Amino acid sequence: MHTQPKSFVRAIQGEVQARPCFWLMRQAGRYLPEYRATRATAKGFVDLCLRPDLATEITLQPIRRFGMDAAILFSDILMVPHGLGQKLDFLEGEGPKLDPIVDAAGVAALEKNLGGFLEKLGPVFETVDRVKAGLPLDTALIGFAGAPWTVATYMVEGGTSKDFAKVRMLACREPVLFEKLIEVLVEATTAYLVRQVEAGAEALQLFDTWAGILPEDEYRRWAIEPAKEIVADLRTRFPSVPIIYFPKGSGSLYAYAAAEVGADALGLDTAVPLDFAKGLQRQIAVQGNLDPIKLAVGGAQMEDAIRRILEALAGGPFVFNLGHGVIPQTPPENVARLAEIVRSWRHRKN
Ligand code: 1CP
Repeated sequence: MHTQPKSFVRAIQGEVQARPCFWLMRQAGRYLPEYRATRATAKGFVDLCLRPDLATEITLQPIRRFGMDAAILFSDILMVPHGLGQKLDFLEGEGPKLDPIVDAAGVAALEKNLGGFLEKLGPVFETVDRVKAGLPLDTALIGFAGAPWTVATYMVEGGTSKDFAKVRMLACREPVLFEKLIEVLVEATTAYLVRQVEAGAEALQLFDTWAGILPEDEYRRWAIEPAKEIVADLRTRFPSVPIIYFPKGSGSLYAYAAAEVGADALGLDTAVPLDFAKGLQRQIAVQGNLDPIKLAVGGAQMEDAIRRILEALAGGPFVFNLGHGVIPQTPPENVARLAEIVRSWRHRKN
C-alpha cells in the first residue's frame, strides 16, 4: 500500500502548511495525572522505559488528550548507556545517577558491550511497534536518542551536572580517550535509531541538550561532527525519514548547525530570537520555541507568546514546539489551550 507521508513528516521535510503542526518535548510526563498513575505501577524509571505495555500507554496519553501531530516514543536518552552496561538509576527527586566513566578501562567495557547492546533494549523497539498500531491515522511517531556529546556528559559526570568540569576536563586532557567514547556512542546511537525506524518510527530527533555549553572549536568537534556522522548514515539507509537536530543553547552557532549537520530541521531553544529563526528558515525547517515557563504560567502571556511565534514562523518551514521540555508544574488546561490556538491558526500571506 502506498500512502502519502503524514502531515508532520512533510512539515519537517520543509513543506509549508496552512495549519502548522505541533508537538511538545516531554509531552508525556509528570504534569499529567495519568502519567503519574502509570509510573506508580512500575518498579522504577528504567523499568518503566523497558515495559512496552506501560511505555506505550504513556506515549499515547498526551495524544488522547491534546491530539498532537506527532507522538514521541516514551523512553530516555540514558537508555543507551544502560544498554551499553553502565549502571543507571533514577533516584526520586534527584535525577539520574550513573557509575561514572573515568578512564580507558571504562570506555573499553562499553565498547565490549556494543555487540549485545540492541538485545538489551529490545523492549524499546516493541514499544515503537505497539505505539504505531495505536496512533490516529495522521499522527506520526518520532523516535529519538541523545546526541553523543550530551549523553557523554551524563556518562562522565555520573548524572546531571552544574559546571560540566569533569567531562570538559576529560575532553581537553585526554582527547584521544574522549574521542573513543564519542565513537562508541556514534556507533551505538546509529544502531539504536536504525532499529527504531525498522520498528516503525517515521521521524527522528537527536537531543543535544548540552551542545550550548561548548566553546566554538569543541562545539564543532564534540557536538556537530558526531551528529553529522549519525545523520549521514541514517540518511543513506532511510532517505524518507526526516531528522530533527536539537542543539540547545547554540546561540549564533545555530547557523553553523543548520549548514553542517545535514538534518531536515533544527530544534530552537527559547533564547533564539524570532527574526534570527526566520533567517534560518531560508536554509532549514525550524521547530520551537515557546518558553516552557510561559506554558506553565498560561493566560495572556502564554497566548501572546504563542501568537508571536506563529506570526513570525508559520509562513515558512516550521513545526510548533517548546524551546525545552514541559515542566511538571504545567496545568494540563494550558496545554489544551495551546493546542486550540495552534490548531485554529491560519497563516496570512503578507
Ligand atoms: O520521575 C520521572 O517520572 C522521570 C522524569 C523523566 C521523563 C518523563 C525523565 C528523567 N525522562 C523522561 C522522559 C524523556 N526524556 C523523554 C520522553 C518523551 C517526551 O518528550 O515526552 C525524552 C525525549 C527524554 C529526553 C531526555 N532525558 C533528555 C533530552 C531532552 C531534555 O529534556 O533536555 C535529557 C537531558 C534526559 C536526561 C534525564 N531524564 C530524566 C531526568 C531527570 C534527566 C536529567 C535532566 C537534566 O539533567 O536536567
